[in-house]
Amino acid sequence: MTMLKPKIIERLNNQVTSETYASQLYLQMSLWCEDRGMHGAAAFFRAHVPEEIKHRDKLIDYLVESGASVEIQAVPAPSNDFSTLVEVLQAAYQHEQKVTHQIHSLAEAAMEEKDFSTFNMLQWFIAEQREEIVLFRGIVEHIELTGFTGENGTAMVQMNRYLHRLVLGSSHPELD
Ligand code: OFO
Repeated sequence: MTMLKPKIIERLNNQVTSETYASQLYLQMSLWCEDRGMHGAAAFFRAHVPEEIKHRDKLIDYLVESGASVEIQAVPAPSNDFSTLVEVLQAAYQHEQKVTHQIHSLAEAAMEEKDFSTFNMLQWFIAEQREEIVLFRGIVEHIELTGFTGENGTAMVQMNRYLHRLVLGSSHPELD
């Protein structure tokens, strides 16, 4: 018997699908980059896939621990229709903004239902989304700062290095 309200269970189940979609999206973005020889960018996106799986599993574990059912839903195919690396990176940033909105809306629903346990669990996601936004906004700002257009050449090589340094955990990838 679960203490969670059906509405909250449904929203959390939907978020499981959303996090799975994010893992598929970043895997597809990584493979898009591999196809074009952008190995630094590919490594960056590939490293982000387990992050999203972690988000998915955290929600699943919470539902299971709360005695609620998890119903795995169909996941839409991720978009692969990009012309440049700039478009891919901007799409990733937009996706993180969308997920942040979803998490905030979930927290709002939990608060409205006086579901303090779910609200408390979601604090981790709120902090995590803040980090995701800082990371992806930093990349988009770097594109703007450098005037990178996505064309092949020296700027592309530098962008690949920059993204690869992010995988290695550099907090100032533009300076290393
Ligand atoms: Fe990238 O944060 Fe989950 O979806």
